[in-house]
Amino acid sequence: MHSTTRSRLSAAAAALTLLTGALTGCGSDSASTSSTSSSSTSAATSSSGSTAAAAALTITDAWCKSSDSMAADMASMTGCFGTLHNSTDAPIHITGGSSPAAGMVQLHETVKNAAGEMQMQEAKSGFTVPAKGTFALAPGANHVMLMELAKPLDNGTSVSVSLTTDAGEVPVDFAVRTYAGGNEPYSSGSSSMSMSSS
Ligand SMILES: [Cu+2]
Repeated sequence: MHSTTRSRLSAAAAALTLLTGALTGCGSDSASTSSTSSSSTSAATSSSGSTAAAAALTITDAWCKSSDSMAADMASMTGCFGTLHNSTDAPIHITGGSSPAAGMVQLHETVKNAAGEMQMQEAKSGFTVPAKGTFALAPGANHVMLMELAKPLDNGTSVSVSLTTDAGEVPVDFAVRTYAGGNEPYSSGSSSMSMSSS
């Protein structure tokens, strides 16, 4: 936004220069040609720069598990999945996220607990998408967890999430789907999980 303002200002300054030159009659054709081309070059540079930043991190096959396919005791949260793509030459670190649909967004990993059972828990160090690489979010593995859902997520709807990264905020739209898997219990890490037989 700032660079757009600046290029508008420089375009206005160039127009003013041209106008001044015409009024005083001392502007030559070659001088007006060069100032016009320099202002259009700076505008092109700033617009391609912002496009590259927005496309640094993208996601394909983005979806969340619908609330009605979560176990009843976990219906206030759900997992979201997809494949993250980093188009840049440097790793991108995802540290968290936010969503209007959830009171809290966490990055989760799925690990084997002391009892040998799989459980999900917060990935305290976040996710790192390698340079020019991908990072998979999948049921039973790493995923984005929406917690304290404002209302149930219904099959066929979509949910907006903003991922917080060291390359800026990355908006993502997840499609909500019915899905039977991904039922690992959640461990906050502060207490042991109750063993549910269901
Ligand atoms: Cu989770």
